[in-house]
Amino acid sequence: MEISKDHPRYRSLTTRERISGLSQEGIVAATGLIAHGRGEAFDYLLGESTTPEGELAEMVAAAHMLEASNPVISINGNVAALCAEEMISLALAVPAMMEVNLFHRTEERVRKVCEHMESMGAETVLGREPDARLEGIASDRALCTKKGIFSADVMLVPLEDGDRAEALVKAGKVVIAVDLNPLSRTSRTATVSVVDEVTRAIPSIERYVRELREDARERRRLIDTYDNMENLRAVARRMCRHLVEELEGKA
Ligand code: PTJ
Repeated sequence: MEISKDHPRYRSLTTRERISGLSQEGIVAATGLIAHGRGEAFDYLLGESTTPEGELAEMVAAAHMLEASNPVISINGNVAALCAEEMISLALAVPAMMEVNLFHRTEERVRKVCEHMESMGAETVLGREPDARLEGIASDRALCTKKGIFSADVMLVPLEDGDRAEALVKAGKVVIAVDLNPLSRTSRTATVSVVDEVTRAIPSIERYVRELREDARERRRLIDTYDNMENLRAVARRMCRHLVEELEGKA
């Protein structure tokens, strides 16, 4: 479909076209389109921009990733479709491993998502040959690699489902979620919940990775003083305020 650049929602419409196309190729799950729509609705409530709470969580996320011994970024269909290049760039900057782990897992989809990441420039993408299982997950989603997710101490899990986020936290890992819904089980379970749109959040985390690389003291301060629940409450209050003020013409 041809979308005019003058359309006020050009970016949103072209993104929809892209993920819809990648869903036909089997990279994005059919329910990934539903998840995207839910994300868009929450992004409206945020004013479609990064909030101070999102920015703080992004800073803390960068600090954790730099402090980690084995940081791993989990890639699913939506993430591969929305921000493959940004993820590859972040993984190089930290540096961190990337592993494909899918909610709607089939061997074919794992292969397709890996190939998509590689076609966008990724050199190493784990996930095709799982050799370990995460405890606390009954489905095949538990399948992972020893080198990657299994031994990760810090995990970045964008657009995640609550079950695995819980299992990762129970396994003692620091879990960084990127989820526009502050009420989701993932957001409430994660160690750091970045309530921001993933294509804004990932470059911002990378910026803070670069800023904090030489500043171990600031990384420790951020990690030690951050209160995830308080940050989630603050972003939820901001969403409510924005909704009312927008309609009253004050936003
Ligand atoms: O590729 P698969 O098989 O691993 O499946 C991926 C999806 C996303 C379909 C799967 O993980 C899923 O069903 O996720 P949920 O439970 O729908 O949760 C996704 C969360 O991501 C929701 O809370 C959305 O609000 C949020 N979300 C959607 N789009 C974005 C987003 N958060 C940040 N940025 C977005 N662009």
